[in-house]
Amino acid sequence: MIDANKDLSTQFPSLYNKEIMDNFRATMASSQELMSRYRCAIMEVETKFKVLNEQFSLQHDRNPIESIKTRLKSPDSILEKLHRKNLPLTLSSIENNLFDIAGIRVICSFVDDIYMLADCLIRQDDITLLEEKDYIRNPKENGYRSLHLIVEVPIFLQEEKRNVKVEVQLRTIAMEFWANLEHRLRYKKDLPEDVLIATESSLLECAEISSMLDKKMQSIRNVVEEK
Ligand code: 0O2
Repeated sequence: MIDANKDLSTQFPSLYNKEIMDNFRATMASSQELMSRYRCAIMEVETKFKVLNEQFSLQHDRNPIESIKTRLKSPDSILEKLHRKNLPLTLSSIENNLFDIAGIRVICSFVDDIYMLADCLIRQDDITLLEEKDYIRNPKENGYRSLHLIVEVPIFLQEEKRNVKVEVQLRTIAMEFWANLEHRLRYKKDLPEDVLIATESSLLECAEISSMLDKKMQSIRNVVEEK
Protein backbone atom coordinates (compact mmCIF):
# COMPACT_ATOMS: atom_id res chain seq x y z
CA MET A 1 0.00 0.00 0.00
CA ILE A 2 1.26 3.49 -0.76
CA ASP A 3 0.88 6.88 0.86
CA ALA A 4 -1.10 8.95 -1.61
CA ASN A 5 0.21 12.15 -0.06
CA LYS A 6 3.86 11.42 -0.80
CA ASP A 7 5.74 11.41 -4.07
CA LEU A 8 6.29 7.87 -5.41
CA SER A 9 9.95 8.55 -6.06
CA THR A 10 10.59 9.12 -2.34
CA GLN A 11 8.56 6.09 -1.27
CA PHE A 12 10.08 3.74 -3.82
CA PRO A 13 13.46 5.10 -4.84
CA SER A 14 14.21 1.89 -6.73
CA LEU A 15 11.16 2.60 -8.89
CA TYR A 16 12.27 6.01 -9.86
CA ASN A 17 13.88 5.32 -13.16
CA LYS A 18 12.65 8.10 -15.42
CA GLU A 19 12.30 5.87 -18.45
CA ILE A 20 10.30 3.25 -16.55
CA MET A 21 8.06 5.92 -15.06
CA ASP A 22 7.52 7.59 -18.44
CA ASN A 23 6.70 4.27 -20.07
CA PHE A 24 4.27 3.39 -17.31
CA ARG A 25 2.56 6.78 -17.56
CA ALA A 26 2.18 6.20 -21.31
CA THR A 27 0.76 2.74 -20.59
CA MET A 28 -1.77 4.18 -18.14
CA ALA A 29 -2.70 6.93 -20.60
CA SER A 30 -3.64 4.21 -23.08
CA SER A 31 -5.57 2.29 -20.45
CA GLN A 32 -8.82 4.25 -20.68
CA GLU A 33 -10.72 1.39 -22.28
CA LEU A 34 -9.51 -1.09 -19.68
CA MET A 35 -10.30 1.28 -16.81
CA SER A 36 -13.71 1.96 -18.27
CA ARG A 37 -14.42 -1.79 -18.23
CA TYR A 38 -13.51 -1.88 -14.53
CA ARG A 39 -15.83 1.08 -13.86
CA CYS A 40 -18.67 -0.77 -15.63
CA ALA A 41 -17.97 -3.91 -13.59
CA ILE A 42 -18.15 -1.86 -10.38
CA MET A 43 -21.54 -0.52 -11.51
CA GLU A 44 -22.79 -4.06 -12.20
CA VAL A 45 -21.76 -5.41 -8.81
CA GLU A 46 -22.91 -2.32 -6.93
CA THR A 47 -26.34 -2.66 -8.58
CA LYS A 48 -26.52 -6.30 -7.55
CA PHE A 49 -25.99 -5.33 -3.90
CA LYS A 50 -28.51 -2.49 -4.15
CA VAL A 51 -31.09 -4.89 -5.58
CA LEU A 52 -30.46 -7.37 -2.75
CA ASN A 53 -30.77 -4.56 -0.21
CA GLU A 54 -34.04 -3.40 -1.75
CA GLN A 55 -35.55 -6.88 -1.82
CA PHE A 56 -34.44 -7.65 1.72
CA SER A 57 -35.88 -4.40 3.05
CA LEU A 58 -39.25 -5.23 1.47
CA GLN A 59 -39.32 -8.74 2.92
CA HIS A 60 -37.79 -8.10 6.34
CA ASP A 61 -38.40 -4.41 6.90
CA ARG A 62 -34.73 -3.58 7.43
CA ASN A 63 -31.69 -2.91 5.27
CA PRO A 64 -28.76 -5.31 5.58
CA ILE A 65 -26.46 -2.77 3.90
CA GLU A 66 -25.48 0.41 5.72
CA SER A 67 -23.42 1.85 2.87
CA ILE A 68 -21.44 0.93 -0.24
CA LYS A 69 -18.11 2.44 -1.26
CA THR A 70 -16.46 1.90 -4.61
CA ARG A 71 -13.02 2.70 -5.91
CA LEU A 72 -10.86 2.25 -8.97
CA LYS A 73 -7.24 1.58 -8.05
CA SER A 74 -5.09 4.64 -8.75
CA PRO A 75 -2.24 4.48 -11.31
CA ASP A 76 0.32 5.00 -8.51
CA SER A 77 -1.17 2.18 -6.50
CA ILE A 78 -1.18 -0.09 -9.59
CA LEU A 79 2.46 0.75 -10.23
CA GLU A 80 3.40 0.06 -6.61
CA LYS A 81 1.68 -3.35 -6.66
CA LEU A 82 3.17 -4.43 -9.98
CA HIS A 83 6.59 -3.40 -8.71
CA ARG A 84 6.15 -5.12 -5.33
CA LYS A 85 5.08 -8.36 -7.04
CA ASN A 86 7.84 -8.08 -9.62
CA LEU A 87 5.36 -8.06 -12.51
CA PRO A 88 5.69 -6.40 -15.93
CA LEU A 89 4.40 -2.83 -16.11
CA THR A 90 2.00 -3.50 -18.99
CA LEU A 91 -1.75 -3.42 -19.55
CA SER A 92 -2.00 -7.18 -20.03
CA SER A 93 -0.02 -7.68 -16.83
CA ILE A 94 -2.49 -5.43 -14.99
CA GLU A 95 -5.44 -7.33 -16.43
CA ASN A 96 -4.02 -10.80 -15.83
CA ASN A 97 -2.35 -10.33 -12.46
CA LEU A 98 -4.13 -7.63 -10.46
CA PHE A 99 -7.60 -8.59 -9.29
CA ASP A 100 -8.35 -5.52 -7.20
CA ILE A 101 -8.36 -2.75 -9.82
CA ALA A 102 -12.13 -2.55 -9.38
CA GLY A 103 -13.05 -2.50 -5.70
CA ILE A 104 -16.36 -2.41 -3.91
CA ARG A 105 -16.83 -2.30 -0.15
CA VAL A 106 -20.14 -3.24 1.41
CA ILE A 107 -20.65 -2.13 4.97
CA CYS A 108 -23.23 -3.94 7.08
CA SER A 109 -24.48 -3.59 10.63
CA PHE A 110 -24.39 -7.30 11.41
CA VAL A 111 -21.92 -10.10 10.71
CA ASP A 112 -24.67 -12.52 9.63
CA ASP A 113 -25.68 -10.08 6.88
CA ILE A 114 -22.16 -10.17 5.48
CA TYR A 115 -22.36 -13.92 4.91
CA MET A 116 -25.96 -13.73 3.69
CA LEU A 117 -25.08 -11.06 1.09
CA ALA A 118 -21.90 -12.84 0.00
CA ASP A 119 -23.87 -16.03 -0.45
CA CYS A 120 -26.62 -14.28 -2.45
CA LEU A 121 -24.02 -12.67 -4.72
CA ILE A 122 -22.05 -15.86 -5.33
CA ARG A 123 -25.23 -17.82 -6.18
CA GLN A 124 -26.13 -15.45 -9.03
CA ASP A 125 -25.56 -17.34 -12.26
CA ASP A 126 -23.53 -14.62 -13.97
CA ILE A 127 -21.10 -14.35 -11.06
CA THR A 128 -18.01 -16.54 -10.81
CA LEU A 129 -16.23 -16.71 -7.50
CA LEU A 130 -12.46 -16.82 -8.08
CA GLU A 131 -11.16 -16.39 -4.55
CA GLU A 132 -12.45 -15.97 -1.01
CA LYS A 133 -10.47 -14.78 2.00
CA ASP A 134 -12.34 -14.87 5.26
CA TYR A 135 -10.54 -12.48 7.57
CA ILE A 136 -13.57 -12.55 9.90
CA ARG A 137 -13.25 -16.20 10.84
CA ASN A 138 -9.45 -15.96 10.42
CA PRO A 139 -8.46 -12.37 11.32
CA LYS A 140 -5.07 -11.03 10.30
CA GLU A 141 -2.38 -10.92 13.01
CA ASN A 142 -2.90 -7.17 13.45
CA GLY A 143 -6.63 -7.72 14.09
CA TYR A 144 -7.93 -6.84 10.60
CA ARG A 145 -11.34 -8.38 9.89
CA SER A 146 -13.38 -8.42 6.65
CA LEU A 147 -14.64 -10.90 4.11
CA HIS A 148 -12.86 -10.55 0.76
CA LEU A 149 -14.15 -12.02 -2.48
CA ILE A 150 -12.69 -11.84 -5.95
CA VAL A 151 -15.51 -12.31 -8.43
CA GLU A 152 -15.80 -12.17 -12.17
CA VAL A 153 -18.82 -10.42 -13.67
CA PRO A 154 -19.77 -10.05 -17.34
CA ILE A 155 -20.23 -6.60 -18.78
CA PHE A 156 -22.11 -6.23 -22.04
CA LEU A 157 -20.54 -3.77 -24.48
CA GLN A 158 -21.80 -2.72 -27.89
CA GLU A 159 -20.18 -5.60 -29.74
CA GLU A 160 -18.96 -7.98 -27.10
CA LYS A 161 -19.24 -9.42 -23.65
CA ARG A 162 -16.24 -9.13 -21.33
CA ASN A 163 -15.68 -10.86 -18.01
CA VAL A 164 -14.16 -8.47 -15.50
CA LYS A 165 -12.70 -9.13 -12.06
CA VAL A 166 -13.87 -7.18 -9.05
CA GLU A 167 -12.68 -7.28 -5.45
CA VAL A 168 -15.56 -7.22 -2.98
CA GLN A 169 -14.85 -6.42 0.65
CA LEU A 170 -17.68 -6.98 3.13
CA ARG A 171 -17.37 -5.75 6.69
CA THR A 172 -19.37 -4.37 9.61
CA ILE A 173 -19.45 -0.72 10.66
CA ALA A 174 -17.15 -1.60 13.57
CA MET A 175 -14.65 -3.36 11.26
CA GLU A 176 -14.72 -0.34 8.92
CA PHE A 177 -14.12 2.06 11.82
CA TRP A 178 -11.14 -0.03 12.95
CA ALA A 179 -9.66 -0.47 9.44
CA ASN A 180 -9.86 3.25 8.67
CA LEU A 181 -7.98 4.17 11.84
CA GLU A 182 -5.40 1.41 11.38
CA HIS A 183 -4.86 2.52 7.78
CA ARG A 184 -4.18 6.10 8.91
CA LEU A 185 -1.86 5.08 11.72
CA ARG A 186 0.15 2.84 9.41
CA TYR A 187 1.47 5.91 7.64
CA LYS A 188 2.62 7.61 10.83
CA LYS A 189 6.11 6.37 10.02
CA ASP A 190 7.71 9.07 12.18
CA LEU A 191 6.37 7.58 15.43
CA PRO A 192 9.07 6.35 17.85
CA GLU A 193 9.48 2.55 17.95
CA ASP A 194 8.02 2.17 21.46
CA VAL A 195 4.94 4.27 20.57
CA LEU A 196 4.50 2.25 17.39
CA ILE A 197 4.58 -1.05 19.28
CA ALA A 198 2.17 0.26 21.93
CA THR A 199 -0.16 1.58 19.20
CA GLU A 200 -0.19 -1.75 17.37
CA SER A 201 -0.99 -3.55 20.58
CA SER A 202 -3.80 -1.06 21.40
CA LEU A 203 -5.18 -1.51 17.90
CA LEU A 204 -5.19 -5.28 18.32
CA GLU A 205 -7.06 -4.82 21.59
CA CYS A 206 -9.56 -2.51 19.83
CA ALA A 207 -10.05 -5.16 17.14
CA GLU A 208 -10.94 -7.72 19.84
CA ILE A 209 -13.32 -5.26 21.51
CA SER A 210 -15.02 -4.39 18.23
CA SER A 211 -15.36 -8.08 17.40
CA MET A 212 -17.04 -8.61 20.79
CA LEU A 213 -19.32 -5.65 20.05
CA ASP A 214 -20.27 -7.20 16.68
CA LYS A 215 -21.05 -10.52 18.37
CA LYS A 216 -23.11 -8.84 21.09
CA MET A 217 -25.09 -6.71 18.62
CA GLN A 218 -25.73 -9.83 16.52
CA SER A 219 -27.07 -11.74 19.51
CA ILE A 220 -29.32 -8.81 20.51
CA ARG A 221 -30.70 -8.72 16.97
CA ASN A 222 -31.29 -12.46 17.02
CA VAL A 223 -33.33 -12.12 20.20
CA VAL A 224 -35.30 -9.12 18.85
CA GLU A 225 -36.06 -10.92 15.58
CA GLU A 226 -37.31 -14.04 17.35
CA LYS A 227 -39.97 -12.00 19.17
P1 0O2 B 1 -6.46 -0.18 -1.15
O1 0O2 B 1 -6.08 1.24 -1.14
O2 0O2 B 1 -7.60 -0.49 -0.24
O3 0O2 B 1 -6.64 -0.76 -2.50
P2 0O2 B 1 -1.82 -7.31 -1.50
O4 0O2 B 1 -1.41 -6.74 -0.17
O5 0O2 B 1 -2.88 -6.47 -2.18
O6 0O2 B 1 -0.71 -7.69 -2.34
P3 0O2 B 1 -3.84 -9.22 -1.36
O7 0O2 B 1 -3.81 -10.69 -1.10
O8 0O2 B 1 -4.47 -8.75 -2.64
O9 0O2 B 1 -2.39 -8.70 -1.24
O10 0O2 B 1 -4.46 -8.47 -0.15
P4 0O2 B 1 -5.68 -8.79 0.77
O11 0O2 B 1 -5.21 -9.41 2.02
O12 0O2 B 1 -6.77 -9.50 0.05
O13 0O2 B 1 -6.14 -7.29 1.11
C1 0O2 B 1 -6.21 -6.31 0.16
C2 0O2 B 1 -7.00 -5.12 0.67
O14 0O2 B 1 -7.66 -5.40 1.91
C3 0O2 B 1 -6.14 -3.90 0.97
O15 0O2 B 1 -6.03 -3.17 -0.20
C4 0O2 B 1 -6.96 -3.16 2.02
O16 0O2 B 1 -8.05 -2.45 1.42
C5 0O2 B 1 -7.54 -4.30 2.82
N1 0O2 B 1 -6.65 -4.73 3.90
C6 0O2 B 1 -5.98 -5.90 3.98
N2 0O2 B 1 -5.30 -5.99 5.12
C7 0O2 B 1 -5.51 -4.85 5.79
C8 0O2 B 1 -5.08 -4.35 7.07
O17 0O2 B 1 -4.33 -4.98 7.80
N3 0O2 B 1 -5.52 -3.11 7.42
C9 0O2 B 1 -6.37 -2.37 6.64
N4 0O2 B 1 -6.74 -1.17 7.10
N5 0O2 B 1 -6.79 -2.82 5.43
C10 0O2 B 1 -6.38 -4.03 5.01
P5 0O2 B 1 -4.76 -2.37 -0.58
O18 0O2 B 1 -4.39 -2.68 -1.98
O19 0O2 B 1 -3.71 -2.58 0.45
O20 0O2 B 1 -5.20 -0.89 -0.51
